[in-house]
Amino acid sequence: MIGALEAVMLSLFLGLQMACTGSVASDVEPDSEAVDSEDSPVDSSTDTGELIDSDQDGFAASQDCDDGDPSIFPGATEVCDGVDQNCDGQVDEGVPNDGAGCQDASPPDWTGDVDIVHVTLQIKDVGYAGTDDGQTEVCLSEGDCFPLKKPDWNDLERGVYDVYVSEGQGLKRSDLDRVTLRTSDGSDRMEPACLQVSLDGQPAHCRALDFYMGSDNDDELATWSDPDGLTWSCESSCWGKGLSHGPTLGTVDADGATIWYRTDATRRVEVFVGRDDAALSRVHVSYPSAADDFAEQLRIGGLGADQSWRYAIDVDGVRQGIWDLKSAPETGGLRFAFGSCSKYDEQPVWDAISAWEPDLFIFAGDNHYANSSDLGALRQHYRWGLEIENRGSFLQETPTLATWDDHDFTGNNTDGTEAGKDVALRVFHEYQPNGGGALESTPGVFSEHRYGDVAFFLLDVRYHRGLDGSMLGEQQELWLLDAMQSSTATFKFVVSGSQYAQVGNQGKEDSWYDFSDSWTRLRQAIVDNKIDGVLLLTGDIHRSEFRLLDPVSGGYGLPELTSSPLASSHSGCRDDDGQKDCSDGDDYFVGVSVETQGTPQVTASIYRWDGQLQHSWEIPLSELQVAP
Ligand SMILES: [Ca+2]
Ligand SMILES: [Ca+2]
Ligand SMILES: [Ca+2]
Ligand SMILES: [Ca+2]
Repeated sequence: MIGALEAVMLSLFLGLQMACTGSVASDVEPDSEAVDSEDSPVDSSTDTGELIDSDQDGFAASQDCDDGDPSIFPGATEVCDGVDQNCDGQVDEGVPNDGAGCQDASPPDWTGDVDIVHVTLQIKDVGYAGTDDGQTEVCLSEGDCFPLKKPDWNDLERGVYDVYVSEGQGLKRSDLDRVTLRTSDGSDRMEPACLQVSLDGQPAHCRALDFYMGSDNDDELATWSDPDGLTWSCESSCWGKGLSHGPTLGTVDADGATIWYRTDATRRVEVFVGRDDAALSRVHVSYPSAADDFAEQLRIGGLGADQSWRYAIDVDGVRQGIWDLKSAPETGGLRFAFGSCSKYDEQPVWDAISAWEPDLFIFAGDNHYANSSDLGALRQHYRWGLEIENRGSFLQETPTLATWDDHDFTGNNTDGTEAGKDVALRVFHEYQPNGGGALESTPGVFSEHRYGDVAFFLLDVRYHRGLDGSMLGEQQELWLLDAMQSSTATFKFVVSGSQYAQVGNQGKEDSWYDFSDSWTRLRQAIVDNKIDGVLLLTGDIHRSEFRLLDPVSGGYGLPELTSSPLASSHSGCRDDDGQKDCSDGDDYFVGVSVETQGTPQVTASIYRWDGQLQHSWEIPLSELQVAP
């Protein structure tokens, strides 16, 4: 990239060069003598041969990519506006930008029928709750009632926010005239703290509540109606702020970073980026939509390689916070951590991961345990994960990548035959800022990412599993083999939720072992295409272990690094030949230091939840090379 001053000098130099060689472009030097505002703007030059500079920015029409705008000329300062200021043919390069010109956005039109109803109910962390077997509902008219009860989701628990979504409603606005909370059979008991309603995202109602819900005792209400009715406005928020979740950082590259956030309703969101808190520029404005559950992800480009920035988010003009972000370097290694199986409400392992200060964290599957293809349940489980305080704060400033395994796909040991897999895919893309899938034509959560001289290939081992007898499906497998072959990265980490090793003792393994043809093709492709530096990252098995997997003839032993669980139940280590190290009976993460300069090497370490080192394995690149 050339800076503004260099660009001016370059254009001066070129102009002088052309003058010396008798070019018709005689003079681009900023020189008021050469410019005559009385010259006809339609002519390219005056009668005396002087060039026209209509906007008087010192650059003649033949050099100026817009001779009608004095802020646009070769070497001008680029700003994010969707316009090429410096006449280099690139738009908004080198300045933080959202890829869409940092344009302001118009608020949505809320006049038609209401299709999507969001109801948020916050339960106090005291007294009654957790009896979610009854018929609690919110009514917005005589006949339009929405049940606060969902399958596959333990709702109305103490101290939580539940968000219920009803899509495709087609409600007439004029019919909606009340907000009534009621339990019809008296078997749900709770102490609600706040009730919020949005209609197609429009903040339509919010109210702090202070009573017991139920019907058996004198101090309980079976029905509560807001005395003000449906107010069609909500200045406050049950979440205490407009940003209900996040921000989190997703994939980063050598010029950009992905920011994810969720608001409590459709509100005006402004994202700012700058070198320091006193110099933030607005780079994005949007109104998150009800159809996406108010979740948005945004790639900010123009950050340069390996650069530290600050970013801030305002919702309805109110600053929600300021955080750090850093773009990836062009070259070199990194420290990354990864893990799988995060089920429990308490996840102390995040304190140790945060203290280890990885450049990147990878969710290797079973990132939640919705075990469901219900839209509301899947979203609720992603939100719960972000509401865990130490997990949520870590994700605000550490980039993440993610793939899934069965529990955060649709359920235990599920595969590509699951009817609800597209609901799971929809919610994954809403909540995981991976930047989208790798192939437009083939759905799934697989994607390739580059950080310096290191590549990550995230596999989707659920969406296509078993449909054609393979683990990945034909298109994903072709993509993977091609992407690995064409990668110039020193080390290539292939991330799979399921293990490659034989994990069970009998019958169905729920691993690559069930798809031996797929596993053989992957290893054979590494040999045939001489793909060096491949390591396998996996999760799933509720213990952490390092293995060296047998190659096919001519190949090298493939390290399999398995990190599990972050916060879940435990399984015992097995005693078999391929296993190198194993830790069981506790929560763990694996930290990986990658050195690509000098003697390239990977150092993988299993850490317990409290940061105590369990095992380390040093793997030089020289051990990951196909024989010539
Ligand atoms: Ca000009
Ligand atoms: Ca100009
Ligand atoms: Ca430009
Ligand atoms: Ca621009």
